[in-house]
Amino acid sequence: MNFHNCWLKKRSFPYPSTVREAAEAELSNLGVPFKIYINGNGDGFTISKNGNEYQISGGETGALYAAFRLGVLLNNKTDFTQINEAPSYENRIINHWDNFNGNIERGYSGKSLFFDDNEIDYDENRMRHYARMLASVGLNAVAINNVNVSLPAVKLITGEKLPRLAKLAEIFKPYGVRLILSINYASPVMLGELDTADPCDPRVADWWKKRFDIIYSYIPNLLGVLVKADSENQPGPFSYGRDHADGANLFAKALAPHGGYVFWRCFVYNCKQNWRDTKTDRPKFPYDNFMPLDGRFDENVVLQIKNGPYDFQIREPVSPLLGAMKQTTQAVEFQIAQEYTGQQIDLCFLPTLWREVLDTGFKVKHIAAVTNTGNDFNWTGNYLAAANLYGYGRLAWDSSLSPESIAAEWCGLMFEDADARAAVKKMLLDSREIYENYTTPLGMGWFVTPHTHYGPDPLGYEFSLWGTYHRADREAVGIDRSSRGTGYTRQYPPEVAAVYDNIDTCPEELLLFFHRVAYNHVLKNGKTLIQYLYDSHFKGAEGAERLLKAWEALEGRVPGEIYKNVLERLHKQVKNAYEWRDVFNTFFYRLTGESDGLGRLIYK
Ligand code: GCV
Repeated sequence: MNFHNCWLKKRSFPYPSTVREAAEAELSNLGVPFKIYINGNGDGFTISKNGNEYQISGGETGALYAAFRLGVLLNNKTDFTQINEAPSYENRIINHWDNFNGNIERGYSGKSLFFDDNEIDYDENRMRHYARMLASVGLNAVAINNVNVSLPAVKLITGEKLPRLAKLAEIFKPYGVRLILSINYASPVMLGELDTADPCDPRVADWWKKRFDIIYSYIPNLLGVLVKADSENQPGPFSYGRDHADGANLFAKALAPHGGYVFWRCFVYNCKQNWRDTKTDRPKFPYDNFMPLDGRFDENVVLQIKNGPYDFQIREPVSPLLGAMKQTTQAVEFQIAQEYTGQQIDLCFLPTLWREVLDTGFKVKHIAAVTNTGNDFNWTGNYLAAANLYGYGRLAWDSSLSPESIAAEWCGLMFEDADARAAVKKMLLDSREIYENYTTPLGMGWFVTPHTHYGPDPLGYEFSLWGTYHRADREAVGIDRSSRGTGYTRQYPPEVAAVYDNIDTCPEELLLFFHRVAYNHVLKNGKTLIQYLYDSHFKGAEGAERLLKAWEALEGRVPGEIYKNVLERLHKQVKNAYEWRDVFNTFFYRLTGESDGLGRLIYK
């Protein structure tokens, strides 16, 4: 199949057989004189310019990353004499939520790159390009299957499937990319080999030890496994009266002889909540479940924690668990796939959001994100959604980068025309705020259509089991999560909790996450809450129209295929923004009876 290569210029292979060969091939491809000095094994590198010659030093993977970096610097005509770089995170991971039948959970860019019809089925040539593309932004690990692992995907770790996985690992290897497998916690039971998955039963420990011996005999450089346990109906240690340290350490011990990690997800909450119960508060679960276990996890356990305490909403506070467990290794988990942020139809440049999360200053060793790639010819469905994958890779490499510099760099690689570069950069940088404005501003969250998570449905999740409520009534909206309310704020250090606790000091963009606020409450700009909500939705819809206009002005300045692809989606985005504006405003008008202060149309 022919495909477009996002930001990366295609090159023809002889496919490299080692990382060093890959680095040399990439450097030769740039058409400039170079020398490579390999020292050590690290991912960091130095590029020095000596006359016309570029001297690269670093470990083998470092040289590879240097080659790609130099490509960007040359493309963007950046002047430099020496550049030293080292990654911010040891493992820079993407997670595919690909099912064995070829569908992708929360996938918006076609079918799986790895599976079809309940078989491992990949296009080897495309996999080579994928490995190269990931390495070009410094990504070094890929979990290829969904964290929800059911039969027959449970069989992925059996001798029947491992040879094909081993081949994939070999394809990824020259680009420094390592495989991770998502596994079902209760595999020994699911595969019919044991009648228990109790982490404290020696038979279970023995089963996993032998299983990993087999897996590593096929894939010696497997980075490890990813486990979603006791979460959204997946099995876990709770079924056996054990806790998550018992569960994670079971895998850690079996992986340790092979140098593997267990990435253990902290997305653990009660998904059978009763909406009548206003005391139970879903965002409290990850911290409540894991914080007391600090100090009990083996060294090769990595707790993988979503960036917010809820679930990838357009705005949430940073998870209080991140950085709080001083004796536990952690990874932050982002979502590049735009499940709640426009599904790769609406433009929403996520590095803006991730920047804010990273700016809160927590320290973790690894970083992971749910990817937005599939087998669409351009990998991400919407061409502009590739900026999110690129941006994730760049932030995973250098967590200090600004959204502005990432957007500029990506536009520089994607477009020749200077006006197009500037215009798309602006579109990207404006897009998160626009999306937030016409969907759920002020940290309100959860107003989406159940299951699909695209488009508004005010009461869709309001009376559900999922713990996802805004609790709007005639007087007020939002949840009091202060220490006087559900007590969620107590999970932060006292000085942070104090800021969130007080409605006057709570950052306004998170107001409805932390507080239950009356519609006549006056905000910092002097407007009442209800007026702010109306304004935000009119403004957001206008913003979506502006994005469309900005793109229309680029006809003839960007390649026709890209123009058409994005145009189609921007038209849909405008429609979606109108729907959100009208449904949202009408819902609150009907509740409150408050008209818009500016007399704009709100349907009755
Ligand atoms: C893979 C959300 C999504 C689910 C996803 C889950 C998770 O709830 O809607 O599709 O499941 O997060 O992160 O495990």
